[in-house]
Amino acid sequence: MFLAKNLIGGLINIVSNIDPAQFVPSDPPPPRRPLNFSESHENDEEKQFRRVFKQLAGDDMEVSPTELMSILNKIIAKHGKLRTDGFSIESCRSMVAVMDSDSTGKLGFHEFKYLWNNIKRWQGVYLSQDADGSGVICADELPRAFKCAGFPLNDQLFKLIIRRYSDECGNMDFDNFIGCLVRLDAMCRAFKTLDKDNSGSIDLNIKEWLQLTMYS
Ligand SMILES: [Ca+2]
Ligand SMILES: [Ca+2]
Ligand SMILES: [Ca+2]
Repeated sequence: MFLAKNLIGGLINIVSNIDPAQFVPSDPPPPRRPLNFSESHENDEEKQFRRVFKQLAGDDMEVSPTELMSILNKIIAKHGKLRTDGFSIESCRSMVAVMDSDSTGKLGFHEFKYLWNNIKRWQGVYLSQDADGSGVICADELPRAFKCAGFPLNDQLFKLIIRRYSDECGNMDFDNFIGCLVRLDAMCRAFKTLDKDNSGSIDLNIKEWLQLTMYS
């Protein structure tokens, strides 16, 4: 307790002494594939996905938060079994931010493909784990659903997640489910990248911490 108080106190001191001018964004992380990666090396599935992507992304060949929102809302409109009030622009801005590994502000082909495949997979989890067919993932169904999605968390984290992403009755609808998992997945990957020696803990300075948390 004492330690935690000291840590938080220390952090507040650091934050209040920040000179905003010192915050210059660091270099973007390297793209997962070389930029000149030849399209001719792609298999049929990738070629087909690229054709769809070109239509969705428009002339700039990148998916903006607004474009993402329109794509996702068109898709969920076709699924009667999913309860949702639609993806908000704020949730789409957040998803783009956590997925934007080359810092362009939009999703390029590989960033979008990764997100798309996850959403497809998690949609299957959502439908299969909605045990009572209510169209939402209630608090009882949540731990199993997240475990199925690859995130076996502890009770404390589930409580936090429900508080943040579910409604007053503890029900999580589809857009919140996806928004939460996209963030959880991205934060786990960010941690793994920063935990270079695989020790299970990371050491961040205030600048790195803010870069991670403010663009998310
Ligand atoms: Ca675009
Ligand atoms: Ca990007
Ligand atoms: Ca349910």
